[in-house]
Amino acid sequence: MPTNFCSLADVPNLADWVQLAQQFQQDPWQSADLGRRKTLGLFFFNPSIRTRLSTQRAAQQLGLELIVMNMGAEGWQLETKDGVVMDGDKAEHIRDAIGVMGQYCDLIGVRAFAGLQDRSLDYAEPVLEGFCQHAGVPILNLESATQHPLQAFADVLSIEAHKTKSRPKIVLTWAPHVKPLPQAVANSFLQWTAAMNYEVVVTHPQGYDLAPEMMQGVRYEADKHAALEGADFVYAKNWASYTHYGQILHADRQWTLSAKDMELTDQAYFMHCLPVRRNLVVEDAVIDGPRSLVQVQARNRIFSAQAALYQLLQD
Ligand code: SN0
Repeated sequence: MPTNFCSLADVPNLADWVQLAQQFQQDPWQSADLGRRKTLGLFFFNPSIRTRLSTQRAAQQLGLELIVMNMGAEGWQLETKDGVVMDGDKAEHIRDAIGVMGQYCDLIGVRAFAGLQDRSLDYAEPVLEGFCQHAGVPILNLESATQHPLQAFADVLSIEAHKTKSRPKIVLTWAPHVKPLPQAVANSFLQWTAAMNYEVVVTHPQGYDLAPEMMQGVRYEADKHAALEGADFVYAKNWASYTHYGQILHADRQWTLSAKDMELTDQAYFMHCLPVRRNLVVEDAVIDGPRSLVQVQARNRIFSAQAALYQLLQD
């Protein structure tokens, strides 16, 4: 089995990976020949701006060739269930397609969001796991049903560059949204920041508890204002309910992150992965303010992808 980058579990030494990414921040072209005559395929089952562009840029800085395909708009409709009679509108089974992609690429990146209908199905990561099993080449997770490790890695790099305390207080605060969104960003953010040994606090309304395995080293605080007190970094993010799987239980605008909320913090930096619904998730005054890190985070997506690709190319 090739080595993959699917979650934090694929990172044997986080401090080393952070250091590697920081080296690419300093000198992006230092390994510009590493990927020579190798091809990275990026396959998107969902929309993307940052992931697609930053991973392409990272690949270029490693000398990789690229194949990029938007599966939803350009490919055949793929069947993902095994053992079915394919007499519907799906033209090709995903197993067959993955085998083909694996022959055309030396590395594969894949994005496949949660369906948010069936929790055990989503948390078994059928599409990502299918690629890991059938592609025969290393797999890079570009946001799967339950994880977005390249985002969390970039978030850690952003915190490392701005922290003034050895153990900063990081608060993940749930925010309202009009659409049910996956837990992937929140899951990865908690796992990676806890692994960095930051003080990590999550606050959300009732019914939004995340999977217990994401909460290791993380404190839950029901009171949003108490959670924000003394925070150094505040990450706002919506996710749909995990316990009432995929449901929207609240649209309470009290959970919109406001400039007034930020006054409770220790002049915290504001973070969000983007895309963000302004004035629903966060007020303009916060995201446009001097402590907003959203563009820094987006820039660091290049270096998290570059470090992950670098490691996959070692094998
Ligand atoms: C995705 C999510 O997992 O929350 C991707 C974040 C990187 N976000 C969305 O799908 C937002 C869609 C919207 O309509 O606001």
